[in-house]
Amino acid sequence: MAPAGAFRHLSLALGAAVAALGSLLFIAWKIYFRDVNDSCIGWRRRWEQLLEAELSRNAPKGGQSLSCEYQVLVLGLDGAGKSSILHYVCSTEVKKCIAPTQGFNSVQLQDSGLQMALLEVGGSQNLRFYWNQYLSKAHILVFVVDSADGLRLHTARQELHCLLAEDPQLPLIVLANKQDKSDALSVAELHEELALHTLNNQREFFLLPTSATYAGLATANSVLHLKSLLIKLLAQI
Ligand SMILES: Nc1nc2c(ncn2[C@@H]2O[C@H](COP(=O)(O)OP(=O)(O)O)[C@@H](O)[C@H]2O)c(=O)[nH]1
Ligand SMILES: [Mg+2]
Repeated sequence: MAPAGAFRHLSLALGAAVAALGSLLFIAWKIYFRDVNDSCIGWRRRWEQLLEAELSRNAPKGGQSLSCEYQVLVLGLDGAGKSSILHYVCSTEVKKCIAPTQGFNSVQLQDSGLQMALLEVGGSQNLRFYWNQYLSKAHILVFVVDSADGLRLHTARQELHCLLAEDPQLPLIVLANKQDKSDALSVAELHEELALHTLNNQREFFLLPTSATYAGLATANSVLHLKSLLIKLLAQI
């Protein structure tokens, strides 16, 4: 039989080892979560800096007028077709592949004596947080919906109504995009699904069917309708 003193030493040594291991685990845990938090904060700061740079680029300097008279804010969930629409608004070049927007996309359009900047802010969840910061500068809000993305219609509706609550008068154009798809909801169905009947009558509101593929005439028609509507609305301001 081992003497009682040996057991006491053994249990003391075990206790010390457990305490040391516990401290090490605690320190490792703190370091790990500090790094995770720091990288989140760092990531958010980078976005904020990017947004600020974009905002200040668009802001009037020293009382001068903007190079672009009007600003059209183009929002909608990621993948809805915002960049595709902006591409075909400005170009007739056929593009089979449009890269996902990293943050922003801005195009300028001059038509019928009007100059406008169309600013797309990315629609992924982390960027939606910034959307309403752009509302105050916008003259028109264009909200693009993927008519064939039934699973995310509810999210699109929520995001749209959050934006509308911020500014009850901003003219609104909802684009029921991807109408070329066989499973696309019709304009009437989208009107219902997006609860557009609940909009107040203080704001001008339009719902247009669009298609922004390289496939054809539907895209050209969509773009023509959108352009002429933008011009009509901006000319009234
Ligand atoms: N079938 C079809 N695909 C579209 C249409 N508009 C956009 N797309 C496709 O949808 C994907 C996302 O488009 P994109 O313009 O990047 O969406 P964004 O994230 O809202 O800017 C791309 O693969 C586009 O080619 C459309 O009207 N019809
Ligand atoms: Mg895009």
